[in-house]
Amino acid sequence: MRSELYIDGQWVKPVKGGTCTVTNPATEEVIQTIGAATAEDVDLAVKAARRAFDKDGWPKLTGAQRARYLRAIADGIRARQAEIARLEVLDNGKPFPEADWDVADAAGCFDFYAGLAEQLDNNLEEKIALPDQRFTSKAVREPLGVAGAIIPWNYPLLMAAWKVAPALAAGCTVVLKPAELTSLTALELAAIADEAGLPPGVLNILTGAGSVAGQAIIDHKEVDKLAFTGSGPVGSKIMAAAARDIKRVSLELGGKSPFVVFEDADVDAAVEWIMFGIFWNQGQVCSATSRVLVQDSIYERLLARLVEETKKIKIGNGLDEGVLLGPLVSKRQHEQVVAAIEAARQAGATIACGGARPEGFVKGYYLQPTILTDVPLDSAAWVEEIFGPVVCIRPFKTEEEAIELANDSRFGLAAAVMSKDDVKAERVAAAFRAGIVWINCSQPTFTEAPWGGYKESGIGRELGRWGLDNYLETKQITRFV
Ligand code: TAP
Repeated sequence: MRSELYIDGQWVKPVKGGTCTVTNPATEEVIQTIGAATAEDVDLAVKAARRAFDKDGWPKLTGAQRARYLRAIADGIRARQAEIARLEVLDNGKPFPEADWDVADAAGCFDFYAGLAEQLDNNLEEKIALPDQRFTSKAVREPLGVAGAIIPWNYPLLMAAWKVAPALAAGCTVVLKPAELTSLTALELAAIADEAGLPPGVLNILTGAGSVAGQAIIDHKEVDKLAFTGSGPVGSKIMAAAARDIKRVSLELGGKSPFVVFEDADVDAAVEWIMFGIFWNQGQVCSATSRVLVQDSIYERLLARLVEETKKIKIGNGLDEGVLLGPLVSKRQHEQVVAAIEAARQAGATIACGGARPEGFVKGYYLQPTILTDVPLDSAAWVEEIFGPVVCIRPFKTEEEAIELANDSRFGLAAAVMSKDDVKAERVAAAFRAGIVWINCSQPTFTEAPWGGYKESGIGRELGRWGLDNYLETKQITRFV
């Protein structure tokens, strides 16, 4: 397990010597002490990233040359997949098969952007047709500089990959701060990049508190772009900092995503996708479909099946065989989710199942998967992101009502619809005001497809070719002939 900061190709202790502890959420035991970076460390990292960008030639390499580093990182992740997945479980609490999938996906993300980096060599220039024949013009795409990336604790390694892979592919250099709660696999990523021979300063990874190290990154004048995934309030701070310095910014924030199930849907399949949509990763998923709307003729039948299946979910330490639901990430997150359930109950909601710590669990931040019915539309449980294994479910009568309820949110990250009628499903998909729409499923995520939100769920798109655009500038070069 690594513990130091990775700055300019070196493992170093924080300038001020600060540390923070890492706790296993399944046991509440401290498993590691890591560096707590301050503004001084951030400055060193940004200066290294600046030098790597401005002087050492990282952006001048061809895309194909950069791709070789990205593929070496992908191979390095895969070579240690099980070990890194285990570390992710110890740090975050998620079940091992989920962590294993995340790690494989992170490697796939580096491979995918290696492919785009190679293609970039033939796509950097575009001729522009001008009405005045005395001039010729072209648009040239160039890497935009030093990217400051700040990521959350729900997908520690995968979120690092979503930021680092496109940035490096585009020719940017990076200063990344993982969440204080879950920094261990980001440090392993630094070690893998180091082993892959990535030049010093191209990737810098600093652990520490958001309010200190994170704030120093967003405030640093020599950072050109901020890429953030996390909560709305911090996203807002980041946007304010970007506004002050006119930094480029991409934000992936929270959601309260709807899942509309029509009466012609297969009830068993719907129950399976609803559970996947809200209980995967303990519901700590920005795109979790946490508001389920079910057509009234099948509502009672579906609810009964959902409760029955939810009660069967095996809760436990993510390293134990067959566990489907691990602990929440931290004591604070556990307390917040429990408080949200209690507030829902006081607002008039019914707890159809769950709502409490599972029996027999003395240690660990465990919570039963929870289904809430009769949730008032103006209550926090219906309106606010809970970020835990808590789903609100309610009936609807008509397609129009379902669409209205689905879109009645200040968020617009994801939405799902289930129906055997393809025309209806496509119609509803088109009506959703959300950046990610699933038909007859919920949550499948592909590196190739754009990811991001409408409304308060964010700005910009990650993944796919859109993810690369986040790290490129466009320059016009016009010649008088
Ligand atoms: P945030 O506070 O938003 O944390 C996300 C990242 O931002 C972390 O790396 C955090 O560092 C950093 N950060 C915090 N304050 C900062 C600042 N002033 N300047 C720069 N960076 C800063 O999220 P959280 O506390 O982990 O979770 C709170 C709630 O946010 C959750 O309950 C959930 O509703 C939501 N959330 C959403 C997402 C997604 S994917 N949309 C992910 C996580 C959480 P530290 O970890 O060191 O504080």
